[in-house]
Amino acid sequence: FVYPLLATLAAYALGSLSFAVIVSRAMGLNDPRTFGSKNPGATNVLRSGSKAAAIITLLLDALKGWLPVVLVKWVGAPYGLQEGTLALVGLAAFLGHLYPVFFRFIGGKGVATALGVIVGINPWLGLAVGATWLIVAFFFRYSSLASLVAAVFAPVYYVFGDGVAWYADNRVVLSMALMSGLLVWRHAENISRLFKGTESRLGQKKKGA
Ligand code: NKO
Repeated sequence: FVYPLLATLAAYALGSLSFAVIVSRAMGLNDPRTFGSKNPGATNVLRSGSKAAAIITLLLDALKGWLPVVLVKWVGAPYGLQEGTLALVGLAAFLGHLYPVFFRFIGGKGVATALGVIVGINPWLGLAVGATWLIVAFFFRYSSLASLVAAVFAPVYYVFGDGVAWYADNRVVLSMALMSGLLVWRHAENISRLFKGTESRLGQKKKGA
């Protein structure tokens, strides 16, 4: 009982590291919470003009989702940590990103962190979800739309891929469905902009953004 709780708290704290803010500060860029979509995420860091900063943000935000999951997988067994803890720490890291304890609970939308969690659960699943994001982003040029489509497909892929396998776990399905639902909900403003046709496209330079 104690180890899963500690692992969950540690994952939440790690998830709370808002790398969009940390990386931007370290690289002398404007705070992503002050321009563009005001979202502390890789996409909005890209709007500062620095591709490198956006990529580093994406990698670190994904890493903080991936790490707790693989730690539970690789070194958790002797401490009695299993599938249920894995589902829990993934969700905790994701929630840390959405509601960071170190940043007055004002966080991001969870896309990169959810991807990290999913890669930790199953790299092939991560590949499928990542490819889905890339395909939608390539054809439609909206980061948010790509994230939304990938989020909807992630639990579906899991259920029809891993879900039918012997190691399928309902708690992992639940955790993924919750992440997917929260991710969509955090994109409410993006969704209304997409319908209005005012959502900013990838690679489009906007003045002042
Ligand atoms: O600033 O509101 P914005 O336009 O920035 O940003 C919208 C955007 C926010 O997300 C990000 C992170 C970008 C990451 C890009 C690669 C992600 C690969 C696909 C992962 C999808 C995982 C969904 C799983 C849900 C369970 O959306």
